Amino acid sequence: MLIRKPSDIRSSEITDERWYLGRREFFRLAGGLLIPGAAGALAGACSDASSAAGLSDGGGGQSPLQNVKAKVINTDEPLNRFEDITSYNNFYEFGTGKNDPQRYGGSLKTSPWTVKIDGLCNKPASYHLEDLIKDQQLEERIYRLRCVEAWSMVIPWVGIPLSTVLNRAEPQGKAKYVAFTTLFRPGEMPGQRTDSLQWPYVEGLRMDEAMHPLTILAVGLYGKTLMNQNGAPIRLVVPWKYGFKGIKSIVQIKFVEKQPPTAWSISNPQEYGFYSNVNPEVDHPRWSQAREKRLPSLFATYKTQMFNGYGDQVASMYAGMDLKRNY
Ligand SMILES: Nc1nc2c(c(=O)[nH]1)N[C@H]1C(S)=C(S)[C@@H](COP(=O)(O)O)O[C@H]1N2
Ligand SMILES: [Mo]
Repeated sequence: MLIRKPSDIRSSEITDERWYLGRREFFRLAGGLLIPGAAGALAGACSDASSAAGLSDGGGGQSPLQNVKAKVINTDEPLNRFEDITSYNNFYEFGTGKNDPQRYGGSLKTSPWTVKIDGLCNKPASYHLEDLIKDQQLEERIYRLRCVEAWSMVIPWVGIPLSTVLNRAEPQGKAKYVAFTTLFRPGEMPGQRTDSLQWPYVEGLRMDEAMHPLTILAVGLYGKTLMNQNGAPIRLVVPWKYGFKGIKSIVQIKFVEKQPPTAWSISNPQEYGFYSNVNPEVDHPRWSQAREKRLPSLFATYKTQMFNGYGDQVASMYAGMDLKRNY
C-alpha cells in the first residue's frame, strides 16, 4: 500500500525513516564542510539506524514508504537537505516563483490518483496509483538534478524503473516514443489559470530513453511520499537530461509513433529542444551552461558534466547524433 496515513503505520515499520533522518541530520551537520564521500560512506552504513533514533519530523507529515531497497547510484556528493528540495521548485502549475509550489501546492488533491497508460500497446489500462506501483518494487536512487536554469541539487528519490511500468502494457513495435501528461485541474492548480505555459504540461521520451534503467517514476524522496511541490504523487526523473523533462503529477503515459510535443518546446522552440540532454558545451541562448550553482550555494562554481555525469551509461544512445545542435 503506497499511501497510508501516519496513524496506520506501526512503529516497527519506521526504521528506514530513522536512518534517513539520521543521514539528513548528518548532512545538516556536515553541510558546511562539504566532505567528499560523505554520502556514500553514510549510505553504506544505513543499517546502523540506532544512533539516529529519536530525531523528529522527516518533513511535512508525509507517509513513510515501506520496503525501499537501497540502491545508491553514482554519487558520492552530499545530498541536498529536505528543506532545499521542497522549498526551491519549478512547478508552474502553482506559479513561476521558486517558492510558489511549496506555498500553493497544498491545494492539490493527490488521492485518489489514476494513471492511464494507453496508445500503441496491447494492454492499455487505467491504474489506481496503488495498483501501478507496489511497495516491494521501490528503490532508492540518488541522482543529480540539473535544471536548465543552471542550478542543481542531489536528491534521494524513491521510485521504480519506468521500464517496469511500460513493459506491463506490452508496447507494440510501432511505438517509438512515450508521451506524458500532467494533471489539468485549474481549480487546484492556480498557475493553470494563467498562460505561463500551455496546459496541461506535456513531455516525452524516445522509447530507448524511456526504457533505460536510469529512468524512473518517482513516488517519494527521503523515504517518504512526494510533497506536492515535487510532483506528487508520481513524477518522472531522467537524470541525464535537463530538469524540465522530469514531468510532475502524471496522469497519462501514452505510446506513440511520432515525436510528441513538449511543454517547453511549445512555448519556446528556439530555446528548448526535445532531447535536452545536459551539455556544458551548448549554451542556452541567454546564458552559459558550462557551470551550475549547486544549491544552496549562490555561486555557479560547479562544473556541469556532459549528460550530467551519466555519459558512461547513456551516451551510446546518441551515437551518430550531433550533440552540438539543440537536440
Ligand atoms: N508539470 C510540471 N512538471 C515539471 C515542471 C513544471 O513546471 N510543471 N517543472 C520542471 C522543471 S523546469 C524542473 S527543474 C523540475 C524541478 O523538479 P523539483 O521541483 O522536484 O526539483 O520539474 C520539472 N517538471
Ligand atoms: Mo528546470
